[in-house]
Amino acid sequence: MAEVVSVKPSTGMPVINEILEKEGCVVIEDVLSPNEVRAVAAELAPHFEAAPNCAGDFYGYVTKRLSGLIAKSSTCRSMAINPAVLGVMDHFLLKGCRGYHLNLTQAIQIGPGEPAQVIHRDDLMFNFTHPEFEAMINTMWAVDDFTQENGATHVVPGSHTWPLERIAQPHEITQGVMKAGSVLIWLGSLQHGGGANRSKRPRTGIVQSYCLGWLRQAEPQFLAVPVEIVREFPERLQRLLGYFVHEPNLGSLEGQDPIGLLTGKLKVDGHFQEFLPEEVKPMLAEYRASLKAA
Ligand SMILES: O=C(O)CCC(=O)C(=O)O
Ligand SMILES: [Fe+2]
Repeated sequence: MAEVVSVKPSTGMPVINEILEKEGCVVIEDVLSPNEVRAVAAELAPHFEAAPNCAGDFYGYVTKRLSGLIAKSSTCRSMAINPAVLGVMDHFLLKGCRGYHLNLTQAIQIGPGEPAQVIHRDDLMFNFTHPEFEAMINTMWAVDDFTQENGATHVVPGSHTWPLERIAQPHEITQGVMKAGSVLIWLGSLQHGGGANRSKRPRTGIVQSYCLGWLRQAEPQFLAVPVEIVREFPERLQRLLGYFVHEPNLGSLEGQDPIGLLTGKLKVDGHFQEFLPEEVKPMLAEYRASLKAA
C-alpha cells in the first residue's frame, strides 16, 4: 500500500528534497504553531461564511474555495515565504527558470458529503510537456487535522515519473494525513485530488502554489493583491507576487524593475535598463568591441 513520507520540521532541506525527488510528495509536520493555525482560521472565517459552495464537476458542489489569500490573511503571507517551502521551490523550480513566482493561493473547505475529486495533475494547466523539470509545485497547509475520513488530499506517490496516460490503481493512491499546522508539498506532475469528506465537519486547507517565473500565474497576483498593501510587504514576498524581471527582460515596466513601482523609484523618463543574464554579457561586449575594431 502506498504511503506519504512525513518528516519533522527540523529535517534538513537535502533530505526533504530527496524525498520529493523520489516520491513526488512529502508532509512536513508542525510547521505552524497552534497560535498561527488559530490566526489563519480566524482570518479566513468571515470569508468562508460569506462564500457560496462551488458548482462544478472539478471544484465540487459541497466545497467552498477562497482566492486572493495574500490580500486576505497576514498569516498566509508568512506561510508563502516559509524557508522550508522556499528551499523546495529553489531546488526544483530554479532548474527551469531564473526566478519563480506564486502561481495561486486558494483556501479549500471540503464540506461533509463531498465525494473524492477526480485524480489529476495540476501542471496540465501549463499546456506543454516538460519532462526535464517541474513547472509548478503545490503546498497544502492543514488548517484542520487532515484525516482519512474528512478528505485528506489523495496523492499517488511516484506518479510524477509515470507516463501521462498511466492511470493510478486504488492500491497506488494514499492520503496526506497530517495534523493541523503541517504542510503537504507535492510536485505539479504528481497525480492527486481532494479526498471525500465522510465526517460531519468541513475540512479546511490552504493551497499556495509556485510556478516558473516565465509562465503565466494561475491567479494574477498583481490584480489579486492591491498595490497599496504590497508596498508594506517584505521584498521577498513582493518578488514572489511578480515584482521582478525574469532575465532577459521579461516583466520589466517602463524598461525598469517593476519593484520600483512599490518603492517610488520607478520613473517614467524613457530610461531603458537591460536585464541580461551574466553569462551573455561577455558575448555582447565582444560583439560591440568587434564593431569598433572593424
Ligand atoms: O483539496 C484538496 O485536497 C486538493 C484539491 C486539488 O487538488 C485541486 O482543487 O486542484
Ligand atoms: Fe489539484
